[in-house]
Amino acid sequence: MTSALVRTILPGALLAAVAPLPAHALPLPDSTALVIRVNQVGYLPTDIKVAVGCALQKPQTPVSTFDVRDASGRTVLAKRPAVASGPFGPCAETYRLDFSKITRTGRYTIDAGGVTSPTIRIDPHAYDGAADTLLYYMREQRSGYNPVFKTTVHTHDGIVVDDSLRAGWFRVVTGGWADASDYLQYVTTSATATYDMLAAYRDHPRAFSDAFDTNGDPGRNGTPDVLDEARHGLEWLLRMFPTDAEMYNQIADDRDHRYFDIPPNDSSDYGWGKGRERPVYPCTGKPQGLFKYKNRSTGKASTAGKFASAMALGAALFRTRDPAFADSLRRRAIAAYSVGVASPGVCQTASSVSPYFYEEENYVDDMELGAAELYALTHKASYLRDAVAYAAREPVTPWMGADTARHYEWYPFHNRGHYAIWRDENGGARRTMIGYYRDGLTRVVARAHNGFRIGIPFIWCSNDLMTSFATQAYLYRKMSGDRSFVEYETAARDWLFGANPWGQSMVIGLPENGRYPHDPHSAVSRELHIQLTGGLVDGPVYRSIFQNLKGIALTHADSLAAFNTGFIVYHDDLGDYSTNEPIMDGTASLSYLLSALAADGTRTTR
Ligand SMILES: [Ca+2]
Ligand SMILES: [Ca+2]
Repeated sequence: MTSALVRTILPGALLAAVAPLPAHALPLPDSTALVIRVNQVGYLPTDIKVAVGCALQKPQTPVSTFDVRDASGRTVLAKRPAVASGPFGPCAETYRLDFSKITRTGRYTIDAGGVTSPTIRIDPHAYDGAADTLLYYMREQRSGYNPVFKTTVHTHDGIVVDDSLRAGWFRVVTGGWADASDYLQYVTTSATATYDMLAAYRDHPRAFSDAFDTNGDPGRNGTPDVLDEARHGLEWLLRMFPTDAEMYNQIADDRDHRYFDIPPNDSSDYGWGKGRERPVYPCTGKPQGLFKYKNRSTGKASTAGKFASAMALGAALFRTRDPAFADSLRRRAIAAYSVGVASPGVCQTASSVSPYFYEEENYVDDMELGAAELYALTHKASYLRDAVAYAAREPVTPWMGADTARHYEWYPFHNRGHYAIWRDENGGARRTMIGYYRDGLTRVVARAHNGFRIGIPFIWCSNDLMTSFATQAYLYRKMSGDRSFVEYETAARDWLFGANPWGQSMVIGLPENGRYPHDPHSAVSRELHIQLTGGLVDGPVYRSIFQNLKGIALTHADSLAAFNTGFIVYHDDLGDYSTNEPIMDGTASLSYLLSALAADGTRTTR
């Protein structure tokens, strides 16, 4: 990478949109100190509001009370009980500091055990614009025309592999998003990301604004940016399912990992020359992998269902904006669903030279969502019957309540189909769907008797699970009116924005003046010295996972070392691809929750 290239591809307008990298070194705390962790984005006035105190060593004198002061220094809550809640991770003791009583918009600080918290924001508009912030990262991940690089990347996609009929054929499948900091592309995650952004817009349209055009370049185009981004995904999905006989699942494979380049310079060589064509894997219904490692694919339905749901919802939302586009989506959604019915089973992602792939084991969730969205689109009763029947086959996504799972074994991380059925059904199935979510939430909450109220397993991409739990709890509350899980819902959300042992927001640049990842695992941020605003990183993992991954090593002293002494670890270090790599699907998934919170805040001010 040369500075000349940086200058030519990053015009001032885009540089203005991203802040320079601040120094990531932070002073280490006194090992006996108490730290107070808060949600740095803020709290809605009606929220349950809890800050968490974390003492790295058991204090000689227990912390028993806390005070809250407003921005003028006036004490507004005095001598409230600090509830000792046991050890968690690096914290020898945790304290729950509940300041829900404060409902007035403003900025506050908490004093406890001789320390003061970061500034706490209470504001009905705390989440305004937050979902749009995530879209900066989605635009940065675009394949095809990329607005950050101002050029088209991965233009030679691709050549079909692993298909006895079509191997060696060239198919135009350029587009979509790079999955993470490598440049592999999967329908599994991209169709889910597309669906999530569409659903976020459908349910909370006013949470999104219009400041970028179809290409993702600055400038309004009359379309909310979330729909511009979803359309970029839908157009790619149409290319990946061009005929009823060709359902493609993946572009590139882990040979990508030999180089740590920015996308315009991707040097990967799949046998057709450096930076040339990349392989395109179809769903075949059989185990796949060109070299040492094979996946365990059994069918096509997990991918087919995802095509169907994203395209069906896309057809509904683009019906008036672009009838011809919507009509294509509708026809392809129906065809995709038929492929899934004819070929039950999972279409996993393929690896070649390393053992890591998305080991998805469920497909009924995907077919349920596909059927539910096709029912919403067509009102054909058989789709609703199918959806309800698929739902009964997996009422609870199996990671919920478990201590571990394989990588993306139960994907998507929550079953969006239950909510889709509830939305469009008028009879007894509504109550059944509410019960399904309640069962899953109950299982996670049973594991959450700790100071942070966290019950998810800390497997790879734990932030995906945290987002999923909070989203399901939100949906359950909306569907049932029951607030039983609201404390846990809020705790999961607050964890993502700083109420965690590291005191770190897990979304880059959110909030703008907060503590968030500054050294993510990304060639783009390293080479171009830009901030990947909006990217949700993977999040903490069990220490045992971090220690057993291949080729992982920190690149500098751990600024969070004092908090990496427990059973889970998180490193703000480019070298840690297990906890600090931004992830496209997790980022898109969070757009639903953040748009919901913005809408909730707006409602309370009416
Ligand atoms: Ca726009
Ligand atoms: Ca699935």
